[in-house]
Amino acid sequence: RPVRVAVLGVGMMGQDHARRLATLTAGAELVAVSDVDVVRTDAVAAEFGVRAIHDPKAAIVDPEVDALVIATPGFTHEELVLLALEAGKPVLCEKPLTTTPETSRRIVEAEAALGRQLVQVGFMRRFDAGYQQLRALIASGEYGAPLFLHCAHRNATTPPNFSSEMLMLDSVVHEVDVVRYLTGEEVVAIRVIAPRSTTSAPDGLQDPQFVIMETESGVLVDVEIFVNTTFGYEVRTELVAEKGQARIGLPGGFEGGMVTQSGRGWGGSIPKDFKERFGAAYDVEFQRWIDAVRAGTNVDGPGVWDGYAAAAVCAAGVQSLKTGERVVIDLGPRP
Ligand code: ISE
Repeated sequence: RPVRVAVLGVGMMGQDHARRLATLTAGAELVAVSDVDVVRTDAVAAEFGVRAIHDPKAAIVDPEVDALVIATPGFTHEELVLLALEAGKPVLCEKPLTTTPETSRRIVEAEAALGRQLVQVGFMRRFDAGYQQLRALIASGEYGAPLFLHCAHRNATTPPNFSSEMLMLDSVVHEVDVVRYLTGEEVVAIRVIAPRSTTSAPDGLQDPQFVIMETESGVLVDVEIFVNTTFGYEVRTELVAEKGQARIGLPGGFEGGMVTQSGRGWGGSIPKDFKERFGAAYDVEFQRWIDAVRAGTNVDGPGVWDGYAAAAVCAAGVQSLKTGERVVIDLGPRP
């Protein structure tokens, strides 16, 4: 029988996931939605013809819910994920796992104590065809050792209340995971430089930022994070290795992209947001997660250690943003 899933948090991302589960993911049945916003919960529940459970904690222990998607704001994740672990239910938790290394560490330890994996973290870029190709290329050794990764991560605009720290915690957290995924190494140091801010950013927001990370073997990574470009969504990664280079995410090079030539010139389209740019990756992520839940393995992708490592690097990044110093990261022992 299908896996009965409740989606906790039905803002933009949660609604997208609810739709995915209700219409696309084979072997899944969307049975309930939950959100602190009662009106929104009822509206989304009515749209999909499922139960509205106003208290997310009640949804977690509900006997008619087998598995959970957590898409509430990051600061709520710790409590909800720990409750799901207590209830013994599989969880796909949107990134970030939590917003501090201490809280993510508690989840790592709670899952280790349980002795089985239940939590997958929603780093969807690992399911994007481009990143998978780049990882396979690095792993093949054909180009020799990686030396640099140059990354650009651009958004059109930011939601209200997006803070300078969130460029790190909410946006660069993806690059942290990508670096770990592509190189198979931990990030050991980070430095954040604050250049001139764009006049398109809300007052007081440090946007863009420039991030430099170092991995265990000394691969150097730079990230331009710029979240108020005003016009579109772009995520690019360029690998420079000893004997070759490769780029992913160029206009026309991603899912659905098209390059045109006509009397008006040469060009292509740029996705407007991450739902468009990574739509196919989310679809694959959800299908593989549901398949894993049905198989009883529960996780097929990044887990709690990946969530913790990313949280630790991002906390160091926030510290560096404040001090301007290079910050060294110590993850401590892995259970
Ligand atoms: C958002 O939360 C995401 O996860 C997007 O992928 C990222 O591009 C954006 O900057 C974040 O705010």
